[in-house]
Amino acid sequence: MMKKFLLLLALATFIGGGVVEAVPIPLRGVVEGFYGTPWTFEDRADVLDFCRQNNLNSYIYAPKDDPYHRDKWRKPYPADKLNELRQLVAAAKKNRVRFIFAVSPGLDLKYKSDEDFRLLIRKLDTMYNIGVRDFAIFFDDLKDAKGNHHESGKNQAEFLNRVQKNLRERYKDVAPLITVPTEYFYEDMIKGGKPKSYTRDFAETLDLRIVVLYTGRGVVCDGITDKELAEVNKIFGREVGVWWNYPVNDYPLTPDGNRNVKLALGAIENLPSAKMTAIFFNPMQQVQMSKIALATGAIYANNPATYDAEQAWDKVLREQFGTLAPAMKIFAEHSRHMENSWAKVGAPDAIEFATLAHNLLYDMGKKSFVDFTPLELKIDKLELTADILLVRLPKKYLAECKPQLEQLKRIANADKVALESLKAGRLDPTLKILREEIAANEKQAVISEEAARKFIDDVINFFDEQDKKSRKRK
Ligand code: 14T
Repeated sequence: MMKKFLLLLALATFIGGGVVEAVPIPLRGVVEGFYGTPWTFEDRADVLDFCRQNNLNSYIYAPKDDPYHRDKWRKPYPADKLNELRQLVAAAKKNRVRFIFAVSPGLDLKYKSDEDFRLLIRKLDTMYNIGVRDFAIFFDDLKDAKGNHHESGKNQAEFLNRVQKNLRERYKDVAPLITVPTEYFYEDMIKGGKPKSYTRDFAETLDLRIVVLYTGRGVVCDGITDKELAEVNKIFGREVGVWWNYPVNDYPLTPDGNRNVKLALGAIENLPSAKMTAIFFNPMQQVQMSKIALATGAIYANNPATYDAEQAWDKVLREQFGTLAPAMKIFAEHSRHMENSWAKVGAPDAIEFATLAHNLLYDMGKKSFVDFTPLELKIDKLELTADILLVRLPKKYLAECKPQLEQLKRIANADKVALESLKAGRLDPTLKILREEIAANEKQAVISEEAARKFIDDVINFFDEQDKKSRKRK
């Protein structure tokens, strides 16, 4: 009773003497839309519970590597898979979460073929028969290496209209279709300040009731402003929804293209505060670790106008980790920024650590007295954090983050040696050995590239520079 009251109180915001009701985004939830090993049945059932607990009302089933969703979309689900889906649809219903079933037929769909249309409808009908009432058809990531995709916006939109019409005629209880176009981020829609022909034709042709999702300026970008959203709404002549690519971590962070092994443990941030029709967060394969960002996303989606990322992040960590929250916060702080040549999202990792380390090295060259204590305390705490979490985190969490915690411990350890070297005015040769060990483990785990991990390189470079200078003087 009390809890309910407090929840209502939290949802209502006091502005200028009047109580202003929270305005939740009507469609809000999770899109299982990542590449790589799809979630298991248990993961999904768990997420459907999580959605109810966090007042998220939708889950989109769109795992890129479910063959029956994309590669072999024409093939019907085998009995065992269909049975699992049936159970999930029932679980969603019980949780009052919309189970949105998506197909991604774009790799080889013949848009004008009656046979392909029939096969697609057959797939949706099967899902209708097990209780699904919400459907999506996605056309993202169809471009070949040259960046050409071969279907016109008009043909795609006509196909979607035909599907929507067919469903509406036969079923009275099916929700409006949801789609993602092939040009699904702003920078890909525009050329010379105007929508490209694909986007223009798609937008012009598409039934106004069909919901369009887009990802922001880029595929993975650091925010969407009210103004940017308004601009895209104008292009599509409707209220566009957002497919938000955080905490998803299925794309490589390093130029070598190695599998990404960094966890995105930060808060959702920098999303519009103006009225919006839909938002779906694309998570990580690591389902428990995804819940940090997803729960902050739920707070955002339930009241965008009052959302405070830092505050939400704190609250969520406390709720999910209890006594381990302070340790989890430090771990998460070092693992929230995701960046490569085309992607950038999440607050910078461990800003305080990075600033202390940067200032310390700056002072080393200039001042006669340098205070090592603040950074020393940070490093000690970091090592303690890794130790505590490695011992105390429940198994289901450790199964998703043990390599990262072990790497964090190695880094904290090396940071200590680096700091001692600075104090002594002489590079401890073990630091290079520790760095090699860390580098060797970067195939398993990446963390704090611009903060704790960087300090090791910076200190080694500092002594290398000093060496060079002193050799020059001789
Ligand atoms: F549908 C879209 F909105 C979308 O984001 N599609 C994919 C998505 O499945 C994936 O999880 C996400 C993050 O990697 O980005 C899209 O996939 C890409 C896009 C790229 F430009 C994967 C790699 C890329 F280089």
